[in-house]
Amino acid sequence: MKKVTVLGMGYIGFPTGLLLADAGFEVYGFDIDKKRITILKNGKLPFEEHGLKELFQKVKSKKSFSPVKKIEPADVFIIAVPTPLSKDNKADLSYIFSALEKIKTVFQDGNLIILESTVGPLDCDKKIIPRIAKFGKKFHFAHVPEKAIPGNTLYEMVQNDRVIGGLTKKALESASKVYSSFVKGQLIFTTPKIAAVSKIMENAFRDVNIALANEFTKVAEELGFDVWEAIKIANYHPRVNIHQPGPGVGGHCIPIDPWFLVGESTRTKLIPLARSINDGMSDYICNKINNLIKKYKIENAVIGILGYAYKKNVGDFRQTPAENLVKLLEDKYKIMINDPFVTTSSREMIDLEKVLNKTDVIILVTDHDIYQQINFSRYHNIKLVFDSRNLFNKNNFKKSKIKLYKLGGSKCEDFDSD
Ligand code: SAJ
Repeated sequence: MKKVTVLGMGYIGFPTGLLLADAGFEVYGFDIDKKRITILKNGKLPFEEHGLKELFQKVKSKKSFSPVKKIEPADVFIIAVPTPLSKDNKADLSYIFSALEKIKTVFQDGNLIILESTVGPLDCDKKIIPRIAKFGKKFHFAHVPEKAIPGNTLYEMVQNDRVIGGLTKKALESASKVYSSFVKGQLIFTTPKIAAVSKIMENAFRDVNIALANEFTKVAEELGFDVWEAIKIANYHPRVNIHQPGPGVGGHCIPIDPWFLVGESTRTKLIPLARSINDGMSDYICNKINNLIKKYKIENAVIGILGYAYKKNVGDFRQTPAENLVKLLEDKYKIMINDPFVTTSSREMIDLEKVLNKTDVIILVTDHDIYQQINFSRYHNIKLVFDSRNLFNKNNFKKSKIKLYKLGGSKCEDFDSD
């Protein structure tokens, strides 16, 4: 096993290909998006990640990674393509199927196919493996769900434990040779079905726990206590780890993968409820903003949104809660958005100083570290700051007349006399 072709040069496939190329494999990176391959051939990165540029340089000098517009025969094919949510709450497998069609044209007896894309619990057994069997060749198959967090992808790809769901003992052995070349965490062996389900469970766990934190937030506002302080104190308990409330849940996994269980099982109750609680946070915040603007009689309010990415310190805005909130607010208010990390959105990103100078109300959506430095007392135009992530404190407001409202706080804070 020397040659690996990775299908899908996105957030997962590209870094995985580079790590394998660095570990001694001869790697070919294929994508149906020819523009992306041209970018890679020109030595440019399609997106930023810690250490990605350096690793790309390194494998270029080793000549072990080649971006290709035509599928390359290999010993191992790794599929890392998107699996969007279909209308019936299942994983849309069409990108996987078209990747398999490409693989079929060069597939040889004994080749290994590894699926990294997230799929539903029954998809490997019922839909994907039967398609590969129809190639009419001897094949090996493993499902190794992607496990990497945007912003820290390379680190997690190397350090995290990896679950290998092999169809046969031979598939487990071969796939473990691939991953042990760069993974420092444990390799955990199981079936494709358990590999798929465990990945969905991880994301459902996060979603349900974030929903609980968001529910506590609404209770806090109703009963008049500070949810952030209450959570901090509850988390001193050795077996309690309440998550952080916020404007909702974004990203390419947590808001989507839990649905793959809902779509295949008739027994889920908590998972869809958690989804609706988290999705409902933008509505909840929008109502709060409307009420605060009315209460403080802010006429013709212009709203500044700080943060458009789905989480702190990254430029990734897939499924970002900021978009839902902006959509709800933009009918009524003029909106100006700042996010220094976001470069490719169709929404216009405006310079931070300009947003702070031209708006009446600020909503902090994403808690990028740089926002912590803002000294709001310099901007006399701002009347209200709504902090949905508990980022700001009185140091950001020294002697200013601005009201600070924290999501999950019991009241507006004033800093006139500080
Ligand atoms: N969030 C909260 N409160 C919290 C934690 C997160 O509101 O307490 C929000 C974030 O702001 C963000 C969203 O949830 O909008 C998700 O962010 P995240 O950092 O928790 O996760 P992702 O989507 O970037 O990556 C997840 C991770 N999965 C788990 O934690 C189970 C990552 O480890 C996976 O590799 C990735 O999904 C994936 O590929 O599944």
